[in-house]
Amino acid sequence: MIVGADRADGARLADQSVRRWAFLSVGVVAVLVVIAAAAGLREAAMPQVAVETVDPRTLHITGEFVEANLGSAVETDGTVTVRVIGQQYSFTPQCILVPAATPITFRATSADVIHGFLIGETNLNEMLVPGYVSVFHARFKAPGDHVMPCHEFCGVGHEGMWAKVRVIETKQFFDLARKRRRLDCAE
Ligand SMILES: [Cu+2]
Repeated sequence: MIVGADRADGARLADQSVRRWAFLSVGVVAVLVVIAAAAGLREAAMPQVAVETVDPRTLHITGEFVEANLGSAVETDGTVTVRVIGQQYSFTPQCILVPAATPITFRATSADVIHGFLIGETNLNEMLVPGYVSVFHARFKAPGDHVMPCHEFCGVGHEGMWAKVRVIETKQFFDLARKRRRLDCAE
């Protein structure tokens, strides 16, 4: 049997409990708001360090992506840099030539819309965004051919947008590189 005093006690306890949960839920929301605000401010104060831009309208006329500069080149430190352009609906060079067991830096961009850069049987998967230089590093273990399809839908000719990466023996590559400043499979 519940008497009057017990009932009042129960109501008070229930009231306390509701208040406690209300404070707790408001507190959780407040903490999340503080975290989001701090993360936003930090992002605004510390922009990404390595964003490289390039003007897609003048790619072919000036700068590192002029046609004579595309393909693979040996750097003074013995690594290889590959410069590539994606455009509707092909890659230049159409067949990229690289040595096995050598650190390779890809520098790529798009001349028009967003394209995908994916090298089959590897974990290389990037986007080529007009206005930006995509930089990524690779090292191929063994000689062989890899397909390189565009994997971002870029227009009606997208499905025909393919290139190839040909990995050759290290010595064979560096022998060729002594003869030519820029290499692709056509050598
Ligand atoms: Cu494409």
